[in-house]
Amino acid sequence: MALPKDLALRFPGDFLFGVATAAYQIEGATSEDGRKPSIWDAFSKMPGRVYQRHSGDMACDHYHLWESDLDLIKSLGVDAYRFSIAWPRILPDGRGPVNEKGLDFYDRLIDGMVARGLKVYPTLYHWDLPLTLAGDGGWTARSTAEAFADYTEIVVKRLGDRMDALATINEPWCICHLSHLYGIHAPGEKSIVAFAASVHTLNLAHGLGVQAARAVKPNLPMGIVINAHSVYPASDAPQDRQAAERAFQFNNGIFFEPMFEGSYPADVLSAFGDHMDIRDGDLETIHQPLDWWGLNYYTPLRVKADTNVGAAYPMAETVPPTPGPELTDIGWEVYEKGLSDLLKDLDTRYPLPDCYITENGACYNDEPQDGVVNDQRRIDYLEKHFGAIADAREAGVPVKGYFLWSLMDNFEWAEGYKMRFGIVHVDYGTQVRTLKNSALWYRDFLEAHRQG
Ligand code: GBH
Repeated sequence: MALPKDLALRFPGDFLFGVATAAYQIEGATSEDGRKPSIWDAFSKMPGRVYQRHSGDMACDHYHLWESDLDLIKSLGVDAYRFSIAWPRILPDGRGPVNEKGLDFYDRLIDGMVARGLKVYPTLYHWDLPLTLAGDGGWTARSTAEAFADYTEIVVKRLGDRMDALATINEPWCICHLSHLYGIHAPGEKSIVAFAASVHTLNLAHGLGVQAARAVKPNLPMGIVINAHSVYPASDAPQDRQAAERAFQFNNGIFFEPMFEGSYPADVLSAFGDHMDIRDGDLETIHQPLDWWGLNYYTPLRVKADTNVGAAYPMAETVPPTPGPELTDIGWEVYEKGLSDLLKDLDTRYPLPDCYITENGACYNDEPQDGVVNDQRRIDYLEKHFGAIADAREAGVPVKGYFLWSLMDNFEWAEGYKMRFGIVHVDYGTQVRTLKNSALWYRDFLEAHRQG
Protein backbone atom coordinates (compact mmCIF):
# COMPACT_ATOMS: atom_id res chain seq x y z
CA MET A 1 0.00 0.00 0.00
CA ALA A 2 1.15 3.49 -0.86
CA LEU A 3 2.08 5.75 2.04
CA PRO A 4 -0.36 8.59 2.73
CA LYS A 5 2.37 10.93 1.47
CA ASP A 6 2.66 9.35 -1.98
CA LEU A 7 -1.08 9.20 -2.35
CA ALA A 8 -1.58 12.74 -1.04
CA LEU A 9 0.88 14.09 -3.61
CA ARG A 10 -1.41 12.90 -6.40
CA PHE A 11 -3.92 15.61 -5.39
CA PRO A 12 -3.22 19.30 -6.08
CA GLY A 13 -2.91 21.71 -3.18
CA ASP A 14 -6.33 23.25 -3.78
CA PHE A 15 -8.13 19.89 -3.87
CA LEU A 16 -10.88 20.09 -1.24
CA PHE A 17 -11.18 17.36 1.40
CA GLY A 18 -14.10 16.99 3.76
CA VAL A 19 -16.46 14.73 5.65
CA ALA A 20 -20.20 14.27 5.11
CA THR A 21 -23.35 13.63 7.15
CA ALA A 22 -27.11 14.12 6.77
CA ALA A 23 -29.65 15.70 9.12
CA TYR A 24 -31.99 12.80 9.90
CA GLN A 25 -29.07 10.41 10.31
CA ILE A 26 -27.30 12.40 13.03
CA GLU A 27 -29.40 15.17 14.58
CA GLY A 28 -31.99 13.48 16.80
CA ALA A 29 -34.20 16.05 18.62
CA THR A 30 -36.95 15.22 16.17
CA SER A 31 -39.68 17.04 18.08
CA GLU A 32 -37.66 19.92 19.46
CA ASP A 33 -37.92 23.63 18.65
CA GLY A 34 -40.92 23.26 16.39
CA ARG A 35 -39.73 20.47 14.10
CA LYS A 36 -42.57 18.28 12.88
CA PRO A 37 -42.30 14.69 11.57
CA SER A 38 -40.78 13.76 8.26
CA ILE A 39 -41.62 10.67 6.23
CA TRP A 40 -38.70 8.89 7.95
CA ASP A 41 -40.12 9.58 11.43
CA ALA A 42 -43.34 7.88 10.33
CA PHE A 43 -41.71 5.07 8.32
CA SER A 44 -39.26 4.07 11.04
CA LYS A 45 -42.15 3.58 13.46
CA MET A 46 -43.99 1.18 11.15
CA PRO A 47 -43.42 -2.51 11.79
CA GLY A 48 -40.97 -4.33 9.55
CA ARG A 49 -39.51 -1.31 7.79
CA VAL A 50 -36.31 -0.46 9.66
CA TYR A 51 -34.02 -2.91 11.43
CA GLN A 52 -35.42 -3.46 14.95
CA ARG A 53 -37.63 -0.44 14.44
CA HIS A 54 -34.72 1.93 15.06
CA SER A 55 -35.44 5.58 14.32
CA GLY A 56 -33.69 8.94 14.16
CA ASP A 57 -35.29 10.12 17.43
CA MET A 58 -31.92 10.27 19.19
CA ALA A 59 -29.40 9.36 16.46
CA CYS A 60 -26.05 10.98 17.36
CA ASP A 61 -27.77 13.77 19.30
CA HIS A 62 -25.90 16.16 17.06
CA TYR A 63 -28.64 18.77 17.55
CA HIS A 64 -27.21 19.23 21.05
CA LEU A 65 -23.62 18.12 20.49
CA TRP A 66 -22.98 20.17 17.35
CA GLU A 67 -20.24 22.33 18.89
CA SER A 68 -18.07 19.45 20.02
CA ASP A 69 -18.84 17.68 16.72
CA LEU A 70 -17.52 20.71 14.82
CA ASP A 71 -14.40 20.62 17.01
CA LEU A 72 -14.02 16.96 16.12
CA ILE A 73 -14.34 17.73 12.41
CA LYS A 74 -11.80 20.51 12.73
CA SER A 75 -9.38 18.20 14.56
CA LEU A 76 -9.29 15.90 11.53
CA GLY A 77 -7.77 18.69 9.47
CA VAL A 78 -10.43 18.71 6.73
CA ASP A 79 -11.21 21.79 4.65
CA ALA A 80 -14.98 21.38 4.42
CA TYR A 81 -18.07 19.85 5.96
CA ARG A 82 -21.03 18.53 3.96
CA PHE A 83 -24.27 18.32 5.96
CA SER A 84 -27.95 18.60 5.16
CA ILE A 85 -30.65 20.98 6.27
CA ALA A 86 -33.86 19.44 7.63
CA TRP A 87 -36.84 20.79 5.69
CA PRO A 88 -39.24 19.90 8.56
CA ARG A 89 -37.25 22.12 10.92
CA ILE A 90 -37.55 25.12 8.59
CA LEU A 91 -41.10 24.55 7.36
CA PRO A 92 -42.70 22.01 9.72
CA ASP A 93 -45.56 21.40 7.29
CA GLY A 94 -43.38 21.63 4.20
CA ARG A 95 -44.93 24.96 3.21
CA GLY A 96 -46.60 27.79 5.06
CA PRO A 97 -45.27 29.36 8.25
CA VAL A 98 -41.50 29.47 8.69
CA ASN A 99 -40.10 28.09 11.96
CA GLU A 100 -37.44 30.60 12.96
CA LYS A 101 -35.98 28.26 15.57
CA GLY A 102 -35.19 25.78 12.82
CA LEU A 103 -33.34 28.42 10.84
CA ASP A 104 -31.58 29.51 14.05
CA PHE A 105 -30.06 26.05 14.50
CA TYR A 106 -28.39 26.09 11.07
CA ASP A 107 -27.45 29.72 11.58
CA ARG A 108 -25.47 28.73 14.69
CA LEU A 109 -24.04 25.64 13.00
CA ILE A 110 -22.84 27.61 9.99
CA ASP A 111 -21.39 30.36 12.16
CA GLY A 112 -19.58 27.63 14.07
CA MET A 113 -18.11 26.31 10.85
CA VAL A 114 -17.03 29.76 9.68
CA ALA A 115 -15.43 30.45 13.08
CA ARG A 116 -13.40 27.24 12.73
CA GLY A 117 -12.40 27.94 9.15
CA LEU A 118 -14.46 25.07 7.73
CA LYS A 119 -16.03 25.51 4.30
CA VAL A 120 -19.81 25.20 4.27
CA TYR A 121 -21.32 22.59 1.87
CA PRO A 122 -25.01 22.09 2.68
CA THR A 123 -27.55 19.92 0.89
CA LEU A 124 -31.16 21.09 0.96
CA TYR A 125 -32.82 17.70 0.78
CA HIS A 126 -31.45 14.45 2.13
CA TRP A 127 -34.70 12.44 2.33
CA ASP A 128 -36.52 13.98 5.30
CA LEU A 129 -39.66 15.13 3.47
CA PRO A 130 -42.13 16.88 5.79
CA LEU A 131 -44.88 14.36 6.49
CA THR A 132 -47.63 16.85 5.67
CA LEU A 133 -46.35 17.04 2.09
CA ALA A 134 -46.45 13.25 1.83
CA GLY A 135 -50.15 13.51 2.64
CA ASP A 136 -50.52 15.65 -0.48
CA GLY A 137 -48.80 13.07 -2.69
CA GLY A 138 -45.15 13.67 -1.70
CA TRP A 139 -42.69 13.28 -4.53
CA THR A 140 -45.38 11.99 -6.86
CA ALA A 141 -47.11 15.40 -6.75
CA ARG A 142 -45.93 18.32 -8.81
CA SER A 143 -46.84 20.67 -5.95
CA THR A 144 -43.94 19.21 -3.94
CA ALA A 145 -41.47 20.55 -6.52
CA GLU A 146 -43.02 24.00 -6.08
CA ALA A 147 -42.86 23.71 -2.29
CA PHE A 148 -39.18 22.74 -2.59
CA ALA A 149 -38.46 25.94 -4.52
CA ASP A 150 -40.12 28.03 -1.80
CA TYR A 151 -38.14 26.19 0.89
CA THR A 152 -34.93 26.82 -1.08
CA GLU A 153 -35.63 30.53 -1.28
CA ILE A 154 -36.21 30.76 2.47
CA VAL A 155 -32.99 28.91 3.31
CA VAL A 156 -30.81 30.84 0.87
CA LYS A 157 -32.20 34.19 2.05
CA ARG A 158 -31.24 33.47 5.65
CA LEU A 159 -28.11 31.32 5.30
CA GLY A 160 -26.83 31.71 1.74
CA ASP A 161 -24.38 34.50 2.58
CA ARG A 162 -22.10 31.99 4.38
CA MET A 163 -22.40 28.99 2.05
CA ASP A 164 -19.48 27.94 -0.15
CA ALA A 165 -21.69 25.83 -2.40
CA LEU A 166 -25.22 24.45 -2.26
CA ALA A 167 -26.64 21.12 -3.43
CA THR A 168 -30.34 20.85 -4.13
CA ILE A 169 -31.03 17.14 -3.68
CA ASN A 170 -29.12 14.13 -2.44
CA GLU A 171 -29.40 11.05 -4.66
CA PRO A 172 -32.56 11.31 -6.75
CA TRP A 173 -32.04 7.61 -7.56
CA CYS A 174 -32.66 6.59 -3.96
CA ILE A 175 -35.69 8.86 -3.69
CA CYS A 176 -37.24 7.47 -6.88
CA HIS A 177 -36.01 3.89 -7.11
CA LEU A 178 -35.61 2.91 -3.45
CA SER A 179 -38.55 4.91 -2.06
CA HIS A 180 -41.13 4.55 -4.83
CA LEU A 181 -40.25 1.47 -6.88
CA TYR A 182 -38.54 -1.02 -4.57
CA GLY A 183 -40.30 0.20 -1.42
CA ILE A 184 -37.34 -0.12 0.94
CA HIS A 185 -37.03 3.55 1.85
CA ALA A 186 -39.75 5.93 3.08
CA PRO A 187 -42.53 6.22 2.09
CA GLY A 188 -42.20 2.57 1.01
CA GLU A 189 -44.10 2.69 -2.28
CA LYS A 190 -43.79 -0.14 -4.77
CA SER A 191 -45.38 1.24 -7.87
CA ILE A 192 -44.23 1.98 -11.37
CA VAL A 193 -46.75 4.81 -11.63
CA ALA A 194 -45.50 6.45 -8.41
CA PHE A 195 -41.90 5.86 -9.45
CA ALA A 196 -42.31 7.50 -12.87
CA ALA A 197 -44.12 10.48 -11.37
CA SER A 198 -41.42 10.89 -8.71
CA VAL A 199 -38.65 11.00 -11.33
CA HIS A 200 -40.14 14.01 -13.04
CA THR A 201 -41.06 15.77 -9.79
CA LEU A 202 -37.53 15.30 -8.48
CA ASN A 203 -35.93 16.61 -11.64
CA LEU A 204 -38.30 19.55 -11.70
CA ALA A 205 -37.71 20.32 -8.00
CA HIS A 206 -34.00 20.46 -8.70
CA GLY A 207 -34.44 22.91 -11.59
CA LEU A 208 -36.88 25.11 -9.71
CA GLY A 209 -34.60 25.02 -6.66
CA VAL A 210 -31.59 26.19 -8.66
CA GLN A 211 -33.65 29.04 -10.11
CA ALA A 212 -34.97 30.03 -6.67
CA ALA A 213 -31.51 30.03 -5.10
CA ARG A 214 -30.02 32.07 -7.94
CA ALA A 215 -32.83 34.62 -7.76
CA VAL A 216 -31.68 35.35 -4.20
CA LYS A 217 -27.95 34.82 -4.57
CA PRO A 218 -26.75 34.73 -8.19
CA ASN A 219 -23.15 33.78 -7.36
CA LEU A 220 -23.80 30.84 -5.03
CA PRO A 221 -22.23 27.75 -6.68
CA MET A 222 -25.18 25.43 -7.31
CA GLY A 223 -25.06 21.67 -7.80
CA ILE A 224 -26.79 18.33 -7.37
CA VAL A 225 -25.62 15.09 -5.75
CA ILE A 226 -26.21 11.92 -7.78
CA ASN A 227 -25.40 8.34 -6.86
CA ALA A 228 -24.59 7.40 -10.43
CA HIS A 229 -24.23 3.68 -11.02
CA SER A 230 -21.09 2.20 -12.47
CA VAL A 231 -22.73 -0.42 -14.68
CA TYR A 232 -21.05 -3.58 -16.02
CA PRO A 233 -22.57 -6.43 -18.04
CA ALA A 234 -22.37 -9.81 -16.29
CA SER A 235 -20.80 -11.30 -19.43
CA ASP A 236 -19.77 -10.32 -22.94
CA ALA A 237 -22.96 -11.80 -24.37
CA PRO A 238 -24.76 -9.19 -26.51
CA GLN A 239 -27.97 -9.48 -24.49
CA ASP A 240 -26.05 -8.74 -21.27
CA ARG A 241 -24.32 -5.75 -22.84
CA GLN A 242 -27.67 -4.48 -24.02
CA ALA A 243 -29.13 -4.97 -20.54
CA ALA A 244 -26.22 -3.02 -19.09
CA GLU A 245 -26.77 -0.06 -21.41
CA ARG A 246 -30.49 -0.14 -20.62
CA ALA A 247 -29.69 -0.21 -16.92
CA PHE A 248 -27.38 2.76 -17.43
CA GLN A 249 -30.24 4.76 -18.96
CA PHE A 250 -32.87 3.79 -16.38
CA ASN A 251 -30.58 4.40 -13.41
CA ASN A 252 -28.34 7.26 -14.59
CA GLY A 253 -29.66 8.71 -17.85
CA ILE A 254 -33.05 9.32 -16.25
CA PHE A 255 -31.41 12.13 -14.19
CA PHE A 256 -28.27 13.11 -16.11
CA GLU A 257 -29.93 13.59 -19.48
CA PRO A 258 -32.69 16.01 -18.39
CA MET A 259 -30.33 17.90 -16.06
CA PHE A 260 -27.38 18.25 -18.40
CA GLU A 261 -28.94 17.96 -21.86
CA GLY A 262 -32.58 18.95 -21.41
CA SER A 263 -34.19 15.69 -22.59
CA TYR A 264 -35.23 12.28 -21.28
CA PRO A 265 -33.72 9.08 -22.69
CA ALA A 266 -36.05 7.70 -25.39
CA ASP A 267 -36.29 4.29 -23.65
CA VAL A 268 -37.39 5.95 -20.44
CA LEU A 269 -40.08 7.96 -22.18
CA SER A 270 -41.46 4.95 -24.00
CA ALA A 271 -41.56 2.89 -20.81
CA PHE A 272 -42.87 5.47 -18.32
CA GLY A 273 -43.65 8.66 -20.24
CA ASP A 274 -47.41 8.14 -19.77
CA HIS A 275 -47.00 8.48 -16.00
CA MET A 276 -44.85 11.60 -16.15
CA ASP A 277 -46.55 14.98 -16.06
CA ILE A 278 -44.10 16.72 -18.41
CA ARG A 279 -45.38 20.19 -19.28
CA ASP A 280 -44.15 22.80 -21.73
CA GLY A 281 -41.01 24.42 -20.40
CA ASP A 282 -40.28 21.73 -17.79
CA LEU A 283 -37.20 20.39 -19.52
CA GLU A 284 -35.77 23.90 -19.86
CA THR A 285 -36.38 24.41 -16.15
CA ILE A 286 -34.64 21.15 -15.27
CA HIS A 287 -31.74 21.92 -17.60
CA GLN A 288 -30.17 24.72 -15.54
CA PRO A 289 -26.47 25.27 -16.07
CA LEU A 290 -24.78 24.00 -12.92
CA ASP A 291 -21.56 25.16 -11.29
CA TRP A 292 -20.65 21.68 -10.09
CA TRP A 293 -22.07 18.23 -9.59
CA GLY A 294 -21.54 15.69 -6.84
CA LEU A 295 -20.98 11.97 -7.25
CA ASN A 296 -21.71 9.49 -4.47
CA TYR A 297 -19.98 6.19 -5.13
CA TYR A 298 -19.85 3.01 -3.08
CA THR A 299 -20.10 -0.07 -5.29
CA PRO A 300 -20.66 -1.12 -8.92
CA LEU A 301 -23.84 -2.51 -10.51
CA ARG A 302 -23.46 -5.73 -12.50
CA VAL A 303 -26.38 -6.71 -14.70
CA LYS A 304 -27.52 -9.53 -16.91
CA ALA A 305 -30.39 -9.76 -19.35
CA ASP A 306 -33.55 -10.63 -17.48
CA THR A 307 -35.94 -12.93 -19.28
CA ASN A 308 -38.64 -12.67 -16.62
CA VAL A 309 -39.39 -9.01 -16.82
CA GLY A 310 -41.08 -7.22 -19.67
CA ALA A 311 -40.95 -3.69 -20.93
CA ALA A 312 -43.21 -2.52 -18.12
CA TYR A 313 -40.43 -3.13 -15.63
CA PRO A 314 -37.24 -2.48 -17.50
CA MET A 315 -34.77 -2.63 -14.63
CA ALA A 316 -32.05 -5.09 -15.30
CA GLU A 317 -31.45 -7.99 -12.98
CA THR A 318 -28.39 -7.54 -10.83
CA VAL A 319 -25.90 -10.31 -10.33
CA PRO A 320 -23.01 -10.87 -8.01
CA PRO A 321 -19.70 -10.79 -9.86
CA THR A 322 -17.59 -13.92 -10.29
CA PRO A 323 -15.27 -14.95 -8.78
CA GLY A 324 -16.41 -14.13 -5.25
CA PRO A 325 -15.78 -10.44 -4.67
CA GLU A 326 -14.56 -8.65 -1.60
CA LEU A 327 -17.60 -7.36 0.26
CA THR A 328 -18.01 -4.77 3.02
CA ASP A 329 -20.09 -5.62 6.09
CA ILE A 330 -23.26 -4.37 4.37
CA GLY A 331 -22.62 -6.79 1.50
CA TRP A 332 -21.56 -4.29 -1.15
CA GLU A 333 -18.73 -5.22 -3.49
CA VAL A 334 -15.45 -3.33 -3.17
CA TYR A 335 -14.43 -2.28 -6.68
CA GLU A 336 -12.50 0.96 -6.90
CA LYS A 337 -12.09 0.72 -10.66
CA GLY A 338 -15.86 1.25 -10.82
CA LEU A 339 -15.23 4.77 -9.60
CA SER A 340 -12.54 5.74 -12.12
CA ASP A 341 -14.42 4.02 -14.99
CA LEU A 342 -17.63 5.82 -14.04
CA LEU A 343 -16.01 9.25 -13.79
CA LYS A 344 -14.47 8.83 -17.23
CA ASP A 345 -17.62 7.38 -18.79
CA LEU A 346 -19.89 10.17 -17.50
CA ASP A 347 -17.38 12.77 -18.57
CA THR A 348 -17.55 11.58 -22.17
CA ARG A 349 -21.32 11.06 -22.24
CA TYR A 350 -22.49 14.41 -20.83
CA PRO A 351 -21.32 18.04 -20.77
CA LEU A 352 -20.61 18.08 -17.04
CA PRO A 353 -19.23 20.86 -14.85
CA ASP A 354 -16.56 20.27 -12.18
CA CYS A 355 -17.14 17.20 -10.07
CA TYR A 356 -16.90 16.69 -6.32
CA ILE A 357 -17.05 13.24 -4.81
CA THR A 358 -19.75 14.11 -2.28
CA GLU A 359 -19.84 10.66 -0.68
CA ASN A 360 -17.58 7.64 -0.63
CA GLY A 361 -16.84 5.28 2.20
CA ALA A 362 -17.50 1.84 3.54
CA CYS A 363 -19.49 -0.08 6.11
CA TYR A 364 -17.34 -2.03 8.53
CA ASN A 365 -18.76 -2.72 11.96
CA ASP A 366 -15.56 -2.91 14.00
CA GLU A 367 -16.08 -2.04 17.68
CA PRO A 368 -13.61 -0.40 20.08
CA GLN A 369 -11.23 -2.70 21.93
CA ASP A 370 -9.33 -1.01 24.74
CA GLY A 371 -10.24 2.33 23.20
CA VAL A 372 -8.95 1.42 19.73
CA VAL A 373 -11.09 0.75 16.67
CA ASN A 374 -8.90 -1.15 14.25
CA ASP A 375 -10.81 -0.67 10.99
CA GLN A 376 -7.92 -1.48 8.69
CA ARG A 377 -10.39 -2.70 6.05
CA ARG A 378 -11.84 0.84 5.83
CA ILE A 379 -8.36 2.31 5.45
CA ASP A 380 -7.70 -0.14 2.60
CA TYR A 381 -11.02 0.80 0.99
CA LEU A 382 -10.22 4.52 1.22
CA GLU A 383 -6.69 4.13 -0.15
CA LYS A 384 -7.99 2.20 -3.14
CA HIS A 385 -10.72 4.74 -3.88
CA PHE A 386 -8.43 7.75 -3.44
CA GLY A 387 -6.15 6.08 -5.98
CA ALA A 388 -9.09 5.62 -8.38
CA ILE A 389 -9.99 9.32 -8.10
CA ALA A 390 -6.38 10.28 -8.79
CA ASP A 391 -6.44 7.95 -11.83
CA ALA A 392 -9.56 9.67 -13.19
CA ARG A 393 -8.05 13.10 -12.56
CA GLU A 394 -4.86 12.15 -14.32
CA ALA A 395 -7.02 10.98 -17.25
CA GLY A 396 -8.46 14.50 -17.41
CA VAL A 397 -11.70 14.32 -15.41
CA PRO A 398 -12.11 17.57 -13.42
CA VAL A 399 -12.62 16.20 -9.90
CA LYS A 400 -12.07 19.05 -7.43
CA GLY A 401 -12.92 17.61 -4.04
CA TYR A 402 -13.82 14.63 -1.89
CA PHE A 403 -16.17 14.17 1.08
CA LEU A 404 -15.82 11.00 3.09
CA TRP A 405 -19.03 9.25 4.17
CA SER A 406 -19.25 9.48 7.02
CA LEU A 407 -17.87 11.64 9.78
CA MET A 408 -19.41 9.30 12.34
CA ASP A 409 -21.56 6.19 12.63
CA ASN A 410 -25.21 7.12 12.27
CA PHE A 411 -28.77 6.05 11.45
CA GLU A 412 -28.21 3.97 8.33
CA TRP A 413 -31.81 4.21 7.03
CA ALA A 414 -33.48 0.80 6.68
CA GLU A 415 -30.47 -0.80 8.39
CA GLY A 416 -30.93 1.32 11.53
CA TYR A 417 -27.83 1.59 13.72
CA LYS A 418 -26.63 -1.89 12.79
CA MET A 419 -24.46 -0.71 9.91
CA ARG A 420 -21.58 1.66 10.64
CA PHE A 421 -20.03 3.95 7.99
CA GLY A 422 -18.24 6.39 10.32
CA ILE A 423 -14.54 7.08 10.66
CA VAL A 424 -15.58 8.04 14.19
CA HIS A 425 -17.29 5.38 16.30
CA VAL A 426 -20.45 6.36 18.16
CA ASP A 427 -21.57 4.56 21.31
CA TYR A 428 -25.31 5.19 21.07
CA GLY A 429 -25.86 4.53 24.77
CA THR A 430 -23.44 7.21 25.96
CA GLN A 431 -22.95 9.32 22.79
CA VAL A 432 -19.21 8.92 23.27
CA ARG A 433 -17.29 9.42 20.02
CA THR A 434 -14.06 7.46 19.45
CA LEU A 435 -11.77 8.12 16.52
CA LYS A 436 -11.29 4.92 14.54
CA ASN A 437 -7.90 4.13 13.02
CA SER A 438 -9.36 5.30 9.68
CA ALA A 439 -9.91 8.77 11.18
CA LEU A 440 -6.28 8.84 12.30
CA TRP A 441 -5.23 7.67 8.83
CA TYR A 442 -7.35 10.41 7.17
CA ARG A 443 -5.80 13.00 9.53
CA ASP A 444 -2.29 11.84 8.57
CA PHE A 445 -3.23 11.82 4.90
CA LEU A 446 -4.55 15.39 5.12
CA GLU A 447 -1.46 16.50 6.99
CA ALA A 448 0.72 15.03 4.22
CA HIS A 449 -1.47 16.76 1.63
CA ARG A 450 -1.10 20.11 3.38
CA GLN A 451 2.67 19.73 3.54
CA GLY A 452 2.65 19.07 -0.23
C1 GBH B 1 -25.94 6.98 0.52
O1 GBH B 1 -26.77 6.17 -0.22
C2 GBH B 1 -26.74 7.98 1.29
O2 GBH B 1 -26.67 9.26 0.71
C3 GBH B 1 -26.38 8.06 2.74
O3 GBH B 1 -27.36 8.75 3.44
C4 GBH B 1 -26.14 6.67 3.27
O4 GBH B 1 -25.98 6.64 4.66
C5 GBH B 1 -24.92 6.13 2.59
O5 GBH B 1 -25.02 6.22 1.21
C6 GBH B 1 -24.60 4.69 2.96
O6 GBH B 1 -25.62 3.84 2.58
O7 GBH B 1 -26.87 -3.85 -2.65
O8 GBH B 1 -24.68 -4.03 -3.71
O9 GBH B 1 -26.65 -3.48 -5.05
C7 GBH B 1 -26.16 5.06 -0.84
C8 GBH B 1 -26.90 4.54 -2.03
C9 GBH B 1 -27.83 2.66 -3.02
C10 GBH B 1 -25.47 2.65 -2.64
C11 GBH B 1 -27.82 1.16 -3.11
C12 GBH B 1 -25.45 1.15 -2.79
C13 GBH B 1 -26.80 -0.80 -3.61
C14 GBH B 1 -25.64 -1.69 -3.44
N1 GBH B 1 -26.78 3.12 -2.18
N2 GBH B 1 -26.56 0.65 -3.56
S1 GBH B 1 -25.99 -3.39 -3.75
